[in-house]
Amino acid sequence: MIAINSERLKRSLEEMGEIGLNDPGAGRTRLTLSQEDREGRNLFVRWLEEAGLQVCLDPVGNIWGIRQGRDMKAKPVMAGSHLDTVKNAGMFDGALGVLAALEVIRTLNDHGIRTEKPLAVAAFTNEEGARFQPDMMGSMFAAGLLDLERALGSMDDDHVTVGMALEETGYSGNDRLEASAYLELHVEQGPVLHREGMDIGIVQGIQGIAWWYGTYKGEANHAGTTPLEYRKDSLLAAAELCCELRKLAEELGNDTRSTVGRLHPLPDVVNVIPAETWFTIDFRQYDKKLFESGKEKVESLVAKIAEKHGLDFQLEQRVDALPIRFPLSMVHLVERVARKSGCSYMNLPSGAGHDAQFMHRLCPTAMIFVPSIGGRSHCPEESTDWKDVDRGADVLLKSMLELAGLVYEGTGV
Ligand code: HGY
Ligand code: MN
Ligand code: MN
Repeated sequence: MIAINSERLKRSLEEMGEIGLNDPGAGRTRLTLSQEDREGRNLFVRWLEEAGLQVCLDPVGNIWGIRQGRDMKAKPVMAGSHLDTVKNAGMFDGALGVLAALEVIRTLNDHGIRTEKPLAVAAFTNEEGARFQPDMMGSMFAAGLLDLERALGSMDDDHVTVGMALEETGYSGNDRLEASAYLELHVEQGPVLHREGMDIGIVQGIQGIAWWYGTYKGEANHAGTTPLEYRKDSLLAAAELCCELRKLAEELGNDTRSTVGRLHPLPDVVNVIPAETWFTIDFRQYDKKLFESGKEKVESLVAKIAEKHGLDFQLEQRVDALPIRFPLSMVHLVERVARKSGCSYMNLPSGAGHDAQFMHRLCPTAMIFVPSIGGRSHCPEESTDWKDVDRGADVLLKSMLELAGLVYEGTGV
């Protein structure tokens, strides 16, 4: 049976991982449609062309390459993920899924193997949502769940829109993404597989994700002359919100997770009571009912704390991705491949959002996890053992071949 070229995959991941590198040991940053992201996209497109693929681009900048199969009319079996990163990111989040899928194509090319259905390798725009929201923007648009105007109008902290950034980077096209099935290889980004000593994670589903951007509006005043009872302190309210959100997650239980990742008091001066404080809320829950009720509780908590401190507030929900479960037919396919490949494996849900969360709405979808050492991710310490990378790519190769139907094994080169 053919196998991926481990060395070539490692080199590709390392080369992509160099793009956007910060200070030594501080990871890399390729925020969506930034110059660094553009560099990563350029490298990916060059690799797609070198692999002889037809390169496609859609109106939100999703990039995918198609390798024809014998059945030219069939929709491709697609595999991919994302190349954009959070700040100070690890090398594997997203890039592993894109470049392992590319390695599958390169391996089939090496062996002159033709498949029945076409194959495709995709890199979706703005999976992370670190610069523009919603996150998973590209796959949401590809699945027909995000209208183009809302996507193009999304604005970053510097009032640059996605439309402007696409213009600037030249990554906007008119192709329409189609797939008969979608597979995504990804690092787990959590502690389970590594703790359990498992090679492969077969992902049952992905938890719901809700994001809000909010602002508490109080009154700037002098830190020395203003008695406590006269204050309208927006940062104090936001700090209380952080603690209360953590308590809410604990009370809801069932592994609910809430995070305030961004908190900005203004004018941000040591001796001025902050006039306003803006913040973000990230709320996650795998159970649909708890997800819905939890979101309501988050919103009433924000209002209750505003009232207590005599503040006005604004709260804008920017992400509302429902929890999903992958079709058992796809989960069982990946299980079969992992078992036949002699891998140890276990089923688990995904704590992180992925493009598969929306590709699932377009076609039968499955995810393959490999262990994250120490469960670390979204940080420079993110790491995965190279033998786990190889195992994951090998399971991806065989799963794609099973879905695309192997026509014949070529003579090989
Ligand atoms: O936020 C997430 O779960 C993903 O990394 N975008
Ligand atoms: Mn990711
Ligand atoms: Mn991520």
